[in-house]
Amino acid sequence: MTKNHDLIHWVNKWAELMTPDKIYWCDGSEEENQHLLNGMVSSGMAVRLNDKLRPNSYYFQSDPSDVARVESRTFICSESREDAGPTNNWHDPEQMKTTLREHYKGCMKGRTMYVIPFCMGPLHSDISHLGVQLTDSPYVVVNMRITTRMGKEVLALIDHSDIFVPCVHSVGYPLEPGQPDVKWPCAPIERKYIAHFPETREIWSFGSGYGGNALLGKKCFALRIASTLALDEGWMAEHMLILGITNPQGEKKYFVAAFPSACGKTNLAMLTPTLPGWKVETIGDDIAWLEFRHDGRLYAVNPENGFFGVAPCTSMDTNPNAMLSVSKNALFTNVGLTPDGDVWWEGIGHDMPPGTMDWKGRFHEPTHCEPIAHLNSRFTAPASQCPSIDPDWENPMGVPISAILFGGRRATTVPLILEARNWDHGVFMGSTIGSEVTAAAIGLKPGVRRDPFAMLPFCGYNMGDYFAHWIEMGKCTRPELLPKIFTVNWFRKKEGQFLWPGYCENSRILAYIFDRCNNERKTENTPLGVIPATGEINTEGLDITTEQLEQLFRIDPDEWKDEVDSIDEHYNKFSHLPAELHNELEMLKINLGL
Ligand code: GTP
Ligand code: SPV
Ligand code: MN
Repeated sequence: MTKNHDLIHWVNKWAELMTPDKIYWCDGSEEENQHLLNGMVSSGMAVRLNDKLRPNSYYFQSDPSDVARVESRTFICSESREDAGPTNNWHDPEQMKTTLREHYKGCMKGRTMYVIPFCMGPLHSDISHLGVQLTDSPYVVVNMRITTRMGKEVLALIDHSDIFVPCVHSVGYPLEPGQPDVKWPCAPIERKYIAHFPETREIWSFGSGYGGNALLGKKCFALRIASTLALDEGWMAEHMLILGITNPQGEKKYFVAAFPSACGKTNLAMLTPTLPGWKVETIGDDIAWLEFRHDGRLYAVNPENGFFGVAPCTSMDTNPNAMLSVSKNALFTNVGLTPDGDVWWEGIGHDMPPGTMDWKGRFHEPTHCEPIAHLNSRFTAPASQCPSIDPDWENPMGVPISAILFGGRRATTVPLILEARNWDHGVFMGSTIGSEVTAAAIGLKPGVRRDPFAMLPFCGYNMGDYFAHWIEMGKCTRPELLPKIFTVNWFRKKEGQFLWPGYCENSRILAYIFDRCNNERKTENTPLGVIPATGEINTEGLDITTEQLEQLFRIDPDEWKDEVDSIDEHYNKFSHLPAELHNELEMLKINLGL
């Protein structure tokens, strides 16, 4: 228990409304974890994997209606609609609370309410933030134990702090006396709510047990609420991986990269370079908190403690560090289960063992064409188990950033790599990123959508003000201390095939960026920005033709006319667009002769 009376009062108030059978305060210990996991195995929610193949690891199948984030049920409840901006679902905060209180009434009947004290960021960093999540899902508890710092030590910090972000979560499936539980309790989509109250810094989530809807430290706190804190306090909360890269001479730099969901952050953060002598180390794979420090440089901290990564196509070839991270003490959701008690997914690197069960619990005929693993099936694993984890990954100061990368999935139009001419041009690039929609969220129309800074689903306030915040941050230091900014696109296609091999071969692009940060390498100016001069990307040992390379850098005037029209349309949504970005767009039009 705690000495913090505000916390006790808050927990009791919610218990009165949600009427759980029991209240349990999580201490984060291994015994507690085992107890919860054993309980889920007994209830049929979890399967313990074969200990010889994958020690202390567990398998889960969600309800088929609860497999990813639901953007249509995610709300920013600011006092004024304008403060949520044109890209968020706005709802009046009082009305939302009234609606949700009705849903929460009695919603934990027949269940235990777990109290999870957690910390986003290293325990004693000045950029870290505390939270407490209430949940009736033991699955959420065991996941939060991996993805955040959670338990007794954090509660001790909360004892002495009156600031914590209160997070309420229920799967929305109360049990009447004698009513048997289901494998994955949740509410139907129209009764799911992932609600954020940016002014009072609260998160209320109802009806989903999956990923970012339910592990509230991640997208809800470390991005949506944190982005509003960051705006007020002069820092940045971003959907970015953080990596360290060392060249063959032993010089080290750190990069961050913002790609939309399921567009390659985890893979890039952990890559094993194919270029001899280069080394890449991982600080984080999904979220970065960034702050300018006394030396005028931008520093990044990973607020998370583990990975919640996309399983399909993860293999010893594409991402050996992820495969090794999940070799023990891991959780798997919605992948396949093999007859010998291990996991399998498409692209894992070996054939499916006969008799493998799919994520819906079915055994397939060989002719069946639905995938065994859901496209958004995920693994949860402690960051500390990653062989490439950086020695400074928990440094409370963070690591100094030399380059910022933006990217997305673009089959056409966008070159393999483009360098911004300066900070404002880089902000323009970030604000106009487009990407083909992926399986990481439910119910989105297929096709390219603008996903500025990969933050479209994660910005807790008006995106126009967020753009302005980026422009302002560029004024915090001397221009020569600002990170260089790049756009990358691993996903350009010709005749349905990726032109660039991607994955570990992306080290060739990272090496080029590294040298650009030292103002080395020959470049060429284009209407869009700066590209490498011919021969500056090391393609030794790659099976790639000169024609393919040309294709990767091709700037097609017709495609760019459409692109500019689409950017115009995107910008027209914002009444708060900073003048600098208007100017950048006008300059692009002039450069393209439009
Ligand atoms: P979230 O966890 O949703 O934020 O995703 P993420 O950005 O971390 O993406 P992740 O690295 O998990 O990759 C998502 C999908 O893209 C996986 O199926 C990968 O196999 C695939 N992918 C990643 N990097 C590359 C690449 O360089 N080239 C190609 N073609 N595919 C890639
Ligand atoms: C994403 O969608 O960007 C994720 C997965 O990282 S989730 O945690 O579900 O948001
Ligand atoms: Mn993500």
